[in-house]
Amino acid sequence: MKKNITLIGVPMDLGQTRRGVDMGPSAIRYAGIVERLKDIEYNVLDFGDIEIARPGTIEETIETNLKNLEEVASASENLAQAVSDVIQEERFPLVLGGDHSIAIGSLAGISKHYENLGVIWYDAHGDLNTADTSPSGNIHGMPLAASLGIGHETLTRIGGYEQKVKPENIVIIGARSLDEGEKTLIKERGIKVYTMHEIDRIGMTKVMEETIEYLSGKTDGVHLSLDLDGLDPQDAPGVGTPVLGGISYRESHLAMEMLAESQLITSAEFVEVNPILDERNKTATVAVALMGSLFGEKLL
Ligand code: Z70
Ligand code: MN
Ligand code: MN
Ligand code: MN
Repeated sequence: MKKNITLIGVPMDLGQTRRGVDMGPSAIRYAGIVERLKDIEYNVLDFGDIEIARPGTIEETIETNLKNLEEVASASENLAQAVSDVIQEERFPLVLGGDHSIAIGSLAGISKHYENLGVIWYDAHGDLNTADTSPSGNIHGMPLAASLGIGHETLTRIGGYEQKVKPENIVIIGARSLDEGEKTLIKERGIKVYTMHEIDRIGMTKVMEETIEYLSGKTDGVHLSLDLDGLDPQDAPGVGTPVLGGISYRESHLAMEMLAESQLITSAEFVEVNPILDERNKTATVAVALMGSLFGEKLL
């Protein structure tokens, strides 16, 4: 893993309907991410935050059921450019959310630097909805579909090109709340998914061994997109859509430690931290601890 990291904050809350997740980047900085990474000898630069337009400030020209489409698309283009510049400078982009709609921009910026980008989607949800299958119209339920080139053109064409990731290069970990349209897509496209059932059945060690084995042969870079709601709400209460029966803090640490050991990860984002719904910044603190492990912090 590269020794130079650039943090990019994305104070986005327009991909869903609960306010407060725009404060995620601040909460993660407050929980000490910069110091934590400097302590393990990284050179850390903080790019600051991507500008997010307030809802209704961009003229609506597109007829759609997707909420805040123009504003999300505009932020995604800006984020894609920023992330791409960071990779160009041979630094590791670490993106702090913000709701998960920001992954559309992250992946648009990252993917053009790789022939065969892998993606680990650590999440209670599949985020594989489209305008047609979405129960909510919330774009944070769509970023993985959009990155596959499936869904509204405004989202699939961010960065000026389609399909940022191939279905066979994706691993979803922690799923336990999938909509019918998402289940169909997973089966049709052959996306690898470790639901909570498999995690309980074979254990996180095996899940990560298999994930690393599955991706290492066929990818030239792997992006980790970690939604804090992948964790159990007891360990990460500050998220907009908590789902019972999630991955524990300890299992998540193990997963991050195994990824560190594998040296597979070339970019990462931590999303859906909502300090308003949190308990004394616990979820941001968990996020920072997991980032420590991902970047090679050792217990001994
Ligand atoms: C649902 C939808 C979602 C995150 C909730 C929920 C999606 N499948 N994603 N929380 N992070 O509205 O599409
Ligand atoms: Mn709008
Ligand atoms: Mn998500
Ligand atoms: Mn989620």
